[in-house]
Amino acid sequence: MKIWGRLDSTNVKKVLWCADELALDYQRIDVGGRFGGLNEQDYRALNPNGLIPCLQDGDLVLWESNAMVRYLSARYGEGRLYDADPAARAVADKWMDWATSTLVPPYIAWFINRVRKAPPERDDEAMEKGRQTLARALAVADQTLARQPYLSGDRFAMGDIPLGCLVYAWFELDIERPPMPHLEAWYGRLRKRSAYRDRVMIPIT
Ligand SMILES: N[C@@H](CCC(=O)N[C@@H](CS)C(=O)NCC(=O)O)C(=O)O
Repeated sequence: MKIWGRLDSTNVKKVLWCADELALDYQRIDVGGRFGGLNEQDYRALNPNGLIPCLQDGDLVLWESNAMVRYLSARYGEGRLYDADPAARAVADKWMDWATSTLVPPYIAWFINRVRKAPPERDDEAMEKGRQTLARALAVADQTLARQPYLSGDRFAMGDIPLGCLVYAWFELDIERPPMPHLEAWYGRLRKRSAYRDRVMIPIT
């Protein structure tokens, strides 16, 4: 198995964390960001979007990080990260899609300005609007986590992976955060997982 993507990409982290939860053997190849390579013909043949991550497992080549998390979980983690019951699985799917469609746009507006830009280059208004929108959206997860220990349900599963990657910067950077005790307790549970610490909790750059 091969996984392409630099370690500090949130979308790559999802796949590496998932693969490590399942103790899979894979080769990781640095591309994207300072490593470049995304416009190379060979890479575009694998992922015509020119984005990371990309995964190859036998004859299967996949792009889209959530699809990779679903694939790895279904193929190697049924009963652990992937629930055979369609209703239980739909709950995990819901949070994965929600993280991408609802959280990622404000997250990018906030994160890019807060982390990737030097203060004089920041769009402070977009950064603050992103932070506020993110806080409102995260409150939805906080409410759910008041009733269950994991987004996926009673146990940790694939539905926890995308949001788990996104909340790391939210909790670790010095920013204003409205209190969300249930989300914070869930984040504490994730931090007990060695694969989470190894793959997600790396210096924020
Ligand atoms: N929806 C895609 C988004 C992929 C994406 O936007 N990847 C970013 C990194 S997180 C990327 O390739 N950026 C260019 C780069 O790193 O050079 C997915 O989830 O895989």
